[in-house]
Amino acid sequence: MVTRVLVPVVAVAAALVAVVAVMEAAAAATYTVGAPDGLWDMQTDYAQWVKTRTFHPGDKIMFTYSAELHDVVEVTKVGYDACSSANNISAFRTGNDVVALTAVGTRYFLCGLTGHCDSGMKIRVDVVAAGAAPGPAAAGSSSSAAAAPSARAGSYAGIAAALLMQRAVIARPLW
Ligand SMILES: [Cu+2]
Repeated sequence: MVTRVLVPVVAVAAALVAVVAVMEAAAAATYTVGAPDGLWDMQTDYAQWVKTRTFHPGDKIMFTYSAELHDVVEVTKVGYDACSSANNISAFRTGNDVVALTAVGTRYFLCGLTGHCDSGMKIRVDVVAAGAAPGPAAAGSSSSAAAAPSARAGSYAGIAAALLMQRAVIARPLW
């Protein structure tokens, strides 16, 4: 009797968690660098552009540009600060380059053409944990990033418990 009731409840709770997980995956975004006011070019202020956005693992950034005029080089912080692509991590030059932001951390990109990085064609992207507050403060605070997922896990448990109680009430007359 107990198992007959428990199986559907567990199944429903598992399905609910799966649905929430899918919804969160769907929230992953692709950002076209510089858009909508610019693109990957010599005019856009990328420090300003990143300031109004928050990047999470699973998001992607897309560099859109003319392959004859620019390229994209992922570099270390040292390369970024010096505008040097000498020890690059990777390089792209299709004009439509999608870069996956797979993990929490900071990524650095610049245009490798002579003089372009020095003219401001460089971007620093801070990837922060989902649920962390946006902005530079979040990057420095590991405690707020760690607290958010557990709070969310708690709300899942609350929903599941509420569902369980509801099912128990509905199930009783069926016995
Ligand atoms: Cu360039």
